[in-house]
Amino acid sequence: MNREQALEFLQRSLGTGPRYQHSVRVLETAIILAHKYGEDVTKVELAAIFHDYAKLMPIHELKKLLLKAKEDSRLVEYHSELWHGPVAAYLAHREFAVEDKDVLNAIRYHTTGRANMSRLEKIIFLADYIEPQRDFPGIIETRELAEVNLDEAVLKALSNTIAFLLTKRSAIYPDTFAAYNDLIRNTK
Ligand code: DGI
Ligand code: FE
Ligand code: FE
Ligand code: FE
Repeated sequence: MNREQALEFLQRSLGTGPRYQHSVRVLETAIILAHKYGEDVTKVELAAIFHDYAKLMPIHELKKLLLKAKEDSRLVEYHSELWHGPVAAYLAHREFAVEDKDVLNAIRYHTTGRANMSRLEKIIFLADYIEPQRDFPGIIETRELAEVNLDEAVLKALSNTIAFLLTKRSAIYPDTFAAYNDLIRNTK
């Protein structure tokens, strides 16, 4: 599947509205990061295009697919916002025959992160966070770090997200802490 075909499939799921436009910006941002940090551009493109493939599915549909995918059973106890990545990875594999494990993991973990993220996983996670239309507290510093140090930028995005979830009294999924702890220990 080439980039144009993948975008075509994405449009069938998301239409051409704001969520599709976000995905195109993530794609463009991720390609820039791929060149900067020496990642395979074809893999980056595929993961970026499909990362939010399931974002607009109704919650009952996401839940059904999550169970079908035999996903981590803890996920259903957390916010439904965390389901669209795992479901997108499942559909990318099952419906679109994406077989590359690294690509599927980048889609799978793009919201939460996890310990021992690959370079590809970090690039998708970060591109999703810093694409040009994002406006979070601390985004400028995260974008500056993305220019110079992939791990530091991912760490900053994770810290910002954890701080944001704390202010909302939200539950925080363990993989997000695992990603944070892993990078805190290994970036010095
Ligand atoms: O799908 P997008 O909107 O492009 O972005 P995303 O997939 O990164 O979703 C991020 C949202 O998920 C963000 O508003 C915070 C929320 N969220 C809820 N619980 C958690 C969480 N994010 C992380 N990292 N960990 C959580 O436990
Ligand atoms: Fe997402
Ligand atoms: Fe297979
Ligand atoms: Fe996204």
